[in-house]
Amino acid sequence: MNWKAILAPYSQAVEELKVKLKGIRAQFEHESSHSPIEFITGRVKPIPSILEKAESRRIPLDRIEEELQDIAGVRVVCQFVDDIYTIVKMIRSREDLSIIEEKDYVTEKKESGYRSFHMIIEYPVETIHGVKKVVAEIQIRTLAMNFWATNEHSLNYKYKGRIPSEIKERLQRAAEAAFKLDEEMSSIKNEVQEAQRIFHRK
Ligand code: 0O2
Repeated sequence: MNWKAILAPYSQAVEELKVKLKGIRAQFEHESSHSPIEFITGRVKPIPSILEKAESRRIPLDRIEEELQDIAGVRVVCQFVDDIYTIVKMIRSREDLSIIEEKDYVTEKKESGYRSFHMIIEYPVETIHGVKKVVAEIQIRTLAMNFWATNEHSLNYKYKGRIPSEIKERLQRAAEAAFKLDEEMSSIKNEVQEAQRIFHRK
């Protein structure tokens, strides 16, 4: 398989989506209002991870592009839980992409304790052979949710998906603590934002 050629449009989609989302952040900053976006990251799933996921889900090689929805992935990290839904609404209203599916793991956390809002989108990329519609996953989460997910992801990697039950329990408790932190921060959101506006003016 010519992976370089297959993955090129995915890489293009990730770069373009990052630019566009960074544009939203810059616009908020110009208007010196609170930006719902703290930072943005993106990646194309590495080939070994694509093959591993395909194998574990028994997806044949020629079906990978149809079946794997997160080959292209962009992550939007926010300060507050409310900000997640501001971004979701903004993405829903865009005319340069279409939404295939939404998964709200913010209100309905996963069994692991994972929280995040996922939007599976179709994004048109202009190639020299014409337009290719690329499927991408946008993950939107708070800083606290991101902290938890990053650590859990590392542990999953370390234990090859079989995290010992004692650590799993600790992770569940950490997920609850992260959720409480988000709740507490939301309750003093106005105070925090006022402080940040003053800081921004200086
Ligand atoms: P990587 O290394 O981040 O690429 P589903 O069949 O819907 O349960 P699916 O189709 O994989 O699962 O979609 P889902 O649930 O939207 O998950 C896609 C990605 O979300 C994952 O990609 C992770 O990035 C993230 N994710 C989902 N669940 C968890 C979790 O419990 N913990 C952490 N840390 N991340 C999670 P990959 O391919 O698993 O990993």
